[in-house]
Amino acid sequence: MNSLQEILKHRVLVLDGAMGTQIQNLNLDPSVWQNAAGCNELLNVSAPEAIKKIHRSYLKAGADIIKTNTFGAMDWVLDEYELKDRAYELTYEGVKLAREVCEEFTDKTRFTATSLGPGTKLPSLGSIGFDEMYKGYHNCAKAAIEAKTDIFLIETAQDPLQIKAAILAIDDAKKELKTAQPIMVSVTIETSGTMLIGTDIATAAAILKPFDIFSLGINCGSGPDKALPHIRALSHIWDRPISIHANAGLPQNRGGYTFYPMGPEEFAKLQIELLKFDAVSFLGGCCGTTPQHILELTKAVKDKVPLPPKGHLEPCITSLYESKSLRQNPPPFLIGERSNATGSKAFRELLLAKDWDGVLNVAQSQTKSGAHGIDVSVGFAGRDEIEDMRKTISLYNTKIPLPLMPDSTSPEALEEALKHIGGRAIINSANLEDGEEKFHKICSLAKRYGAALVCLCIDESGMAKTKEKKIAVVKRMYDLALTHGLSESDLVFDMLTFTVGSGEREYFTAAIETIEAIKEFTALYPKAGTILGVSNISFGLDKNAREYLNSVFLHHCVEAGLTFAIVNVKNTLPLHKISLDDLRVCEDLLFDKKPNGEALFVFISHFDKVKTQKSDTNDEFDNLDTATKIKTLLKEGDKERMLKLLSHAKDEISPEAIVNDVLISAMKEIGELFGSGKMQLPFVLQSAEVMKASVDFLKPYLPKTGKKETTLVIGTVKGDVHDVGKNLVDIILSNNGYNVVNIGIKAEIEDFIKAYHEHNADAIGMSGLLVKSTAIMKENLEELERQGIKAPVLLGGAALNENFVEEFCRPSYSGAVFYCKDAFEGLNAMQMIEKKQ
Ligand code: THG
Repeated sequence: MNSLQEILKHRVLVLDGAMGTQIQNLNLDPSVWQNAAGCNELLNVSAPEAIKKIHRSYLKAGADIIKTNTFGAMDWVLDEYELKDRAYELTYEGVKLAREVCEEFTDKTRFTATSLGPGTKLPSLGSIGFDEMYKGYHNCAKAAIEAKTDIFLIETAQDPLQIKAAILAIDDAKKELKTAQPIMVSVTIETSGTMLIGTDIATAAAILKPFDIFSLGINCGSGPDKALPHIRALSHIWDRPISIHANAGLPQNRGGYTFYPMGPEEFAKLQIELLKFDAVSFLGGCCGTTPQHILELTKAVKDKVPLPPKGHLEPCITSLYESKSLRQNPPPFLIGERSNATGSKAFRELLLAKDWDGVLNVAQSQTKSGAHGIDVSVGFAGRDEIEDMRKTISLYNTKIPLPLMPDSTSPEALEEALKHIGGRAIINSANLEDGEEKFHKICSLAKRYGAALVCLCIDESGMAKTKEKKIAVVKRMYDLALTHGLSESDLVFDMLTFTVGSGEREYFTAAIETIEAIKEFTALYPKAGTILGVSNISFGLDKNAREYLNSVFLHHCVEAGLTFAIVNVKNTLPLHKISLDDLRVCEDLLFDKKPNGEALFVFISHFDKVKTQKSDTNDEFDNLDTATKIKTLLKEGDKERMLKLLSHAKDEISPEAIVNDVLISAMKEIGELFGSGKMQLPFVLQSAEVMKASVDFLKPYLPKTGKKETTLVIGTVKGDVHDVGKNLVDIILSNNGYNVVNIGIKAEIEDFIKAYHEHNADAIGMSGLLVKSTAIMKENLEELERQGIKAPVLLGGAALNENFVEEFCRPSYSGAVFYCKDAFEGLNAMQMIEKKQ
C-alpha cells in the first residue's frame, strides 16, 4: 500500500464526514440500542450493516480515509452505559467493519482511521487520572491494531494532557504488537480561540512537536471559515502535514435541535481555500457534514496538491496556556527557586500544613516577580514525595501560566509530575552519580513525555570541580542522552558551582571554573542550553551580601553564555543597581583577584559595612531632591514608597510636571537601561507598574484640556502574549494626553478593526515581541488594505526592525506606517499624527 507520505506528494487526502448525524437519519429499530440508548459504538455489533452502509456512502462519495465508529469506545466512556468490559470488542468490531467496506473499493487506496475521541473528562481538571486514561486508550489501540487499522486519529482533543495519554498508549501498543501505524492528532478550537482547557494552537504545536505524530490539525468546534486563522497560524509553525475536518458551520440551536448552516458547496469551497496554506494535506468533515458534503469536497480537491510543510517552531517549553522560547531575549530564562521544600523553610511549612492556597501563592508571587518558569522541588525527609509532587504539580498545571520544571532525584517522582503537566515541561535533572542506568531512566522519561531535560555534571566520582572535568562529564552525558533520540536543543547542562564562601583553598577558583566551563560548553554545543542554581555560589555567606554576589555572578555567567538561571527572581539585582565599589569587591572574590583568598575577607567586611551603609543610603535617599527621589523609586519599582512620596510631592512640584518631566524622563532612562541589557524585562515591568500606579494617583490633580483627544487603538498581535512594550506605550501616551484603547494580547486583526471603528480612532498600534509577530503585522496591514482602511499604523516590538518595516510592511499598505523603535518613538509618531489633523 502507498504510504500517506507518498500519496500526499501528489494529491490531497479526503476524510469522510459525520457519523452521529448519519446514524440518526437511518431511523434504526429501537431494539438495536439494547439498554444503552445513545451509545453509537454498540451499533458496531448490534447493527453492523447500518454502520457499513454509512461508511460505504462516504467511500462512494470519494473519501480516501474513513473514520471508524469508535469515537467513544474507551472503557471509561462506555462505563456510562455499563459497557465498560466491551471496549476491546467494540473497537475491534468497529475497525473491522470499516476495513471490510474499504476492501470493497479497488479504484484507489482507501484507509481506515481509528477514531479516538477525548471521552467526557479532562485530565488537567483532575476529573480522570492519567493512568486510567492511558489504560483505556491502550486497550482500544491494541484492538484497532489487531483489527488492522491503517491510521490512528486522535480527534476532537480538548486537553493536551489527554493527547499525551493517547499518544503514549498508541505508541506502546504499536511497540508491543510490532506495527507502525501513523498517528494523526486533531484538536478542537472553540470559538474563544483556544482548546476547551485554554491552550491555543501554537502552544498545542509546541507541546506536541516532540512526539512522533504524522500530522496535526483541527476538527469540530466551528466551520472551515472560523478555523482559517488557526490553520494559518499552525501552517507557519508546523513542520508536518496538517489536517482539517470542520463542522458544516457553527451549529445553531433551532428550537432545541442542532442545525448546521453550511451546505455542501459552500463547505467544500471554504475547505479548499485552506489549501493555500503550507502543509494542509487532509480535508474532511465533522458534525453536520453528509456524503453530499464529501462528494463536493472530493470534486473540489481533484488535481490539487498539498503545499509542502515549511513551518518552523523554535524550541520551547510551555504551560497549558503559553509557550516560552528556551532562548529568552534578553537571557537568561529565569526559573523561580522558591517552590522548594529543602531550599525554603516557608514553602516546606506550607507543604507540611497542607496549605495548598499557600503553596499556590508561592508560585503566583514568583510569576508576578517576573519568573519565566517555576522549579518545583517537594522532596523532603519524612514526606511522601510522589504524593506532594502530584498535588503541587496538578495545582500549578492549571493555575500558573508559566512552564514547570519538576526538580527531583527520584525518577518515580519525576514521572508522577510529568503525568500531571499538560504543557511541555523541563525535567530537573539527570546525572551520573549513581551510574548510567539511572541516567538512562530519566532520559527515557524526557523522551517519553516530550520534555526538555537538565543534566548536572556529576559522575560516579562526584560533582565536577574543574573546567576540564565539567566538560568531560557533560560530553559523556550528551552522548548518552542522544542515544534516546533527544536532540541538542532539548538539553540543558548544569556546570554546577561550589561556593566561594567556604574559605577553602580548593574552591577559590570555583566561580572561574564554572564561568570558563560555560564558555567552552557554549562554543562546543551552541544549540544546547546551560543552567545554574546561581545562589550555590554564595552558600555560607551573609544573606544580605549573597544577593550582591549572586547578582554579579549571574551577570558574568550570562555574559559567558548561560541561558537559564534558577534564582529568587525578586532578590536578583540588576547590575546598574550595584555600586562600582560593591561590584569590585564581588568580582575580586569571584575571580580570585587577591592572594591567599584574601578577597573573601575583604568581601565579608565590606558587606558588613554595606549593611550599616544601607541605612546610610536611606539618609542619602532622604537628602535627594524630590524629583530624584521619584526617579529612584520608579527605577527600583517600589510602589508603596512611591505613592507615599507622591502624596506630598504633588504639593511641591505640579502634578503635570511630575508626570511629564520627572516620571516620563525616568521611564526613558529605564528604556535605555533595558535597551543596553542592563535592566531585565521583569524589572522594567515592575517599574512600568509603578508608573501606572503613580499616574493613576495623580490623575485627579491633572488639568483637563478639553480638546478632543487623539485616539490610538493598541494591541499585541495574534499569537503573542507579550505586552510589556505595548503597556509602556499605553502608559506613556495616556500620560501625554492621548486616548489609548488597549485591546490586550493575542489580538486578531478583526479586533483591531472593530475597536478602530468603535472608538473612531486616529491610529492603530500593533505590538509583539516574537519574530513570528512581525509576519502577522504584515498580514494585518494587508487585511487593512483589503478593507480600505487608511489609518496611520504604528508598529513596534523587539523582533521588528527598520528594514523589515520598509521592505515588507510599508509596500503592503497605503496608509502611513511608523516604525517605533521604542515607546518614545511611539510618542513622536502620535505627535505627528495629531499635527496633521
Ligand atoms: N541546579 C539545578 N537545580 C537546582 C539547583 C542547582 N535545584 C535546587 C537548587 N539548586 C536551586 N534552588 C534553590 C532554592 C533555595 C536556595 C538556593 C537554591 C536558598 N535557600 C536559602 C538558603 O539555603 O540559605 C534558604 C532560605 C529560606 O529558607 O527561605 O538559597 O544548582 N539544576
